[in-house]
Amino acid sequence: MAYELAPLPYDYFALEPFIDAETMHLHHDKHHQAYVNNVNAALASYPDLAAKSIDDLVAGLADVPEEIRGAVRNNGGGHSNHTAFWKLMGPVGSDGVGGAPTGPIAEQITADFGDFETFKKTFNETTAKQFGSGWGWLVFAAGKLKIITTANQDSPLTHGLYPILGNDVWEHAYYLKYNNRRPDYLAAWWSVVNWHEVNARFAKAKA
Ligand code: MN3
Repeated sequence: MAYELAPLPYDYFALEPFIDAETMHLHHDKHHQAYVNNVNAALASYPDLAAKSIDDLVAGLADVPEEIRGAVRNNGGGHSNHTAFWKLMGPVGSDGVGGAPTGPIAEQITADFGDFETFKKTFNETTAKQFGSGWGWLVFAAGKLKIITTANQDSPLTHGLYPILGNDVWEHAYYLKYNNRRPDYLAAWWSVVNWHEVNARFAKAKA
């Protein structure tokens, strides 16, 4: 069964003014669709691998045959990362979106970073420094939250880490609206973070 691109869980304009509808159309309909098409093409002769969930495929990258490993790393990673990314955001002004974190993740952020502002600052500074294309992530390892970055479409899952929160800092995610001002995009992005989804992923990371 080939992978499929799910529709966005909200309208293309739902994240405005922080992320514009044109960026969302290009990002979801073109970029994410291309990752889906390309990972399906790479797995065309590997039905056993294609039967895995996309997250299981990426977590088991080391077991993928070498001739398609690069394609799976980039495009399977792209599919897994973006599938999480759309759900980690939500319509501006809706319950649990933007503002301060709630629930268990709020307590863990306070425990590990002191307060939300310090956490945000550390996440933004770390992610701003990712050279070229990549992602900033929040993961939970050895009982503590940790901020990491990955290059390209590399997934924390490949390193045994379940991503709780992630932001895409490929230029395709922000260039139309923010041009080269990645730090401005990073600062604005917190207004669309869906803390319900972050808490759901935090629970899974701890399980
Ligand atoms: Mn992207």
